[in-house]
Amino acid sequence: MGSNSCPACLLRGQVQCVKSIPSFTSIAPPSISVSVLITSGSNNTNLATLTYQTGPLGKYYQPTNSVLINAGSRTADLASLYQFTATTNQVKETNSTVDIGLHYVAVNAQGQPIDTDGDGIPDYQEDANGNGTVTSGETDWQNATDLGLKVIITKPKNNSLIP
Ligand SMILES: [Ca+2]
Ligand SMILES: [Ca+2]
Ligand SMILES: [Ca+2]
Repeated sequence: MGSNSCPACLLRGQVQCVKSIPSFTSIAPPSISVSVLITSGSNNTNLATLTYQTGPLGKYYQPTNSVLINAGSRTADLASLYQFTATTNQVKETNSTVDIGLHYVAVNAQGQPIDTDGDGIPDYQEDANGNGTVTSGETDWQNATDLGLKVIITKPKNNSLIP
């Protein structure tokens, strides 16, 4: 047997020579198709696409025609999002059905948080719990004369000596 005629073989457990490598049948990896459709729950939403828009405070605002607008399970005031928005038009959620997704503080044309009563304190700070109404510890975001509850000490007078 010449050196060119040695076939692929095993002799007594030892590899004598290998002239050719047996071909293996290639095995294709299993194809996996994942499709998750949420069919239960009246407020679950399946998205074919998700488009974001860049706005004054970030790049995850949603188009006003997004299927996630007004798609939540409760109203925005109950979600503490009365003073916030999910869209670049800066329309506050107020008492609408809450939008699903990231919310930003609603801002004015100058990109500043909206201050409806012009007292220098933004609405979202005056309405700290985000429900749209004046609740304990808050000032009225719609009334500049509401300074909130303050404790004023009248006696002893300022700088008086206390015996
Ligand atoms: Ca809404
Ligand atoms: Ca204010
Ligand atoms: Ca409030």
